[in-house]
Amino acid sequence: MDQASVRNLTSQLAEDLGWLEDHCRRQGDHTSQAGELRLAEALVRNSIGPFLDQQPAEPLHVAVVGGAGAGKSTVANMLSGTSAAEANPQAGFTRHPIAYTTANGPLTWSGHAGFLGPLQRMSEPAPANFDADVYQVRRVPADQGAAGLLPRFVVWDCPDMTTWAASGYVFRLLEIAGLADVIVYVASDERYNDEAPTQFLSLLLQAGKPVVCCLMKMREENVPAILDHFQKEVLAKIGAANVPCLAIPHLSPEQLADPVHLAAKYRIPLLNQVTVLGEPPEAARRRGVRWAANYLQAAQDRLMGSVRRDLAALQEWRRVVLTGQIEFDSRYRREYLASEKYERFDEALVRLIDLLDLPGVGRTLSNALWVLRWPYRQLKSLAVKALRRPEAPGLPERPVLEQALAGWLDGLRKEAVRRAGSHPVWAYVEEGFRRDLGDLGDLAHQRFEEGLRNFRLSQADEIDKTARAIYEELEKSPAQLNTLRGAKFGLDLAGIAAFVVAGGINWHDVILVPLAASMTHQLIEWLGKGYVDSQREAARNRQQGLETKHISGPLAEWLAQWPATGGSAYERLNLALRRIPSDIRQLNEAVTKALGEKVDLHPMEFRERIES
Ligand SMILES: Nc1nc2c(ncn2[C@@H]2O[C@H](COP(=O)(O)OP(=O)(O)O)[C@@H](O)[C@H]2O)c(=O)[nH]1
Ligand SMILES: [Mg+2]
Repeated sequence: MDQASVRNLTSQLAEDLGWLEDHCRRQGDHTSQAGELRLAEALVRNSIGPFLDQQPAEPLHVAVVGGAGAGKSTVANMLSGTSAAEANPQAGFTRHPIAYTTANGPLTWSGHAGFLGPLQRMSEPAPANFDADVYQVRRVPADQGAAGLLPRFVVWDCPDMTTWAASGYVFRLLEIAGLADVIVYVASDERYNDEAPTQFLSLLLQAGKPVVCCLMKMREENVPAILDHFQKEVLAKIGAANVPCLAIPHLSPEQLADPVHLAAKYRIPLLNQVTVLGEPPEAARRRGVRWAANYLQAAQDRLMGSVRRDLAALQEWRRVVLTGQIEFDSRYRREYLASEKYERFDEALVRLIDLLDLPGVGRTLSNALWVLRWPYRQLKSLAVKALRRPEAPGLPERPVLEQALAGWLDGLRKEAVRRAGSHPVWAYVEEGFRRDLGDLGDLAHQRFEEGLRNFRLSQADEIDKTARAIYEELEKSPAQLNTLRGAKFGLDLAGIAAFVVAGGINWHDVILVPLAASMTHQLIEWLGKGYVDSQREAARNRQQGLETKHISGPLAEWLAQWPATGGSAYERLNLALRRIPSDIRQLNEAVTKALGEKVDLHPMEFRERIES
């Protein structure tokens, strides 16, 4: 894959995940899923994307995260060797991410297209509590930052992770978490097992982020007990027992003011832990990218799970549409096809019977038999006339179809009104029926007319053909025809002969001979009628099939799809769902190719290996 396609791929994937995230947040009821989506986007655009685009590994990024008032800004200061981050007793003081880097270091890392997604870089310095989708870069003067992580790392002081509530700044934090090569998770002694920060920690670990935990503000003598408790009650429960953990007990105001010199005892081990995870930088970056890609692959079902309710609602709409289609088809059958006579078939029957009479010399004999059958014909036509019930005239086809359509659409409209409160898809359909322009019902009627035209075209000679086939087949094969004629004639003669033999030749024959000739003819007629009737039923089925193919089928498909077309949110949703799995797969392949070798060590395993 060339560079341009890789860029397209990462930006498309980040955009699709971003769309799902927004969709999720708009629904309001699954913000932790929105958070997961945001982390996935951030991994794509801030970690995998720049790596595939051959950004240098250095500087690495370390993000300081945790609950409100835990001591994040204090830790960020220790890491960068400054006191530039405003430590503040007010919870939620830091509202946007702030990067600390050296005064003269290059800022190329922030220039990558799409870097930090929606977060804009602030050009003017601002206080940490400035609440907007921004980030700022603070340059640490050369005389500060002594022996800190700068310039090999950029240190990010982040907003609080307190709840998943969609108050914008949690998402700003997630944006930085996606970027980070190392995470420092800060928790203070009194609140170290708060639910939301722990979930967040668990998510970061799943995404393969190397984490150092830093417990703050306890009394010196409580350090072992608190560390032990944190490892058992928090880390072990999220399957992270091997995450390194250190304690920074309560510092004096003097130590807080000058941690580089006065809190070195705690600061140095912290720097060491972070440094180990970032050594050497290329390898650290490669591991992070590998794990990010693996995580996307593993988490994709869950990432898309946030829209399961939407998909279920769309499925349910489809089901209701198809139920309506079944009713439409069966109404057409009941109210139109069942009473359709197909008079062409009756004509065909007459021709079929005629065909069976002998031609040429045989015709004379046939005529004689025909004459013999005269009394029978008279009787039969009298009987038929006497027995015939007046038949209800069938309705013409179009009104039947139109009424069935009206019933179908009416059912859908009612269902949409009834369910409008249960899911936005239904409200959307309900609204669709009320539009001034492009009303769903009008559009459906247009589709119907189109279907009806196609149906008529396809049907025109279908019936004719079937009816003609009844006798044409026979006409085309003289051998078969002659056999049948011979058989019929034979039957006639045999019947007459049998009567004659049974009774001898006497006056009775005047009655018996015509009777015999009539009976055989009636037999043939019945056989032929059975055949023609079965053809008639087959024609009915075929016509029903054509109706479904040209009218109700396409209409049902169009209706079922309707909520997900015309630039609606559901159309965008479908597009995202279609693209995400294949984009994640392609991204994984690109990562594997770029890494050139297998890097399958989890950062924590890697850490254990270098420590042993
Ligand atoms: N005395 C003392 N105060 C601390 C210590 N750690 C943090 N604080 C204070 O606790 C408050 C919150 O710390 P801060 O780093 O701003 O937490 P953040 O909200 O997570 O960034 C600030 O007023 C800090 O000065 C400590 O070890 N000792
Ligand atoms: Mg802070």
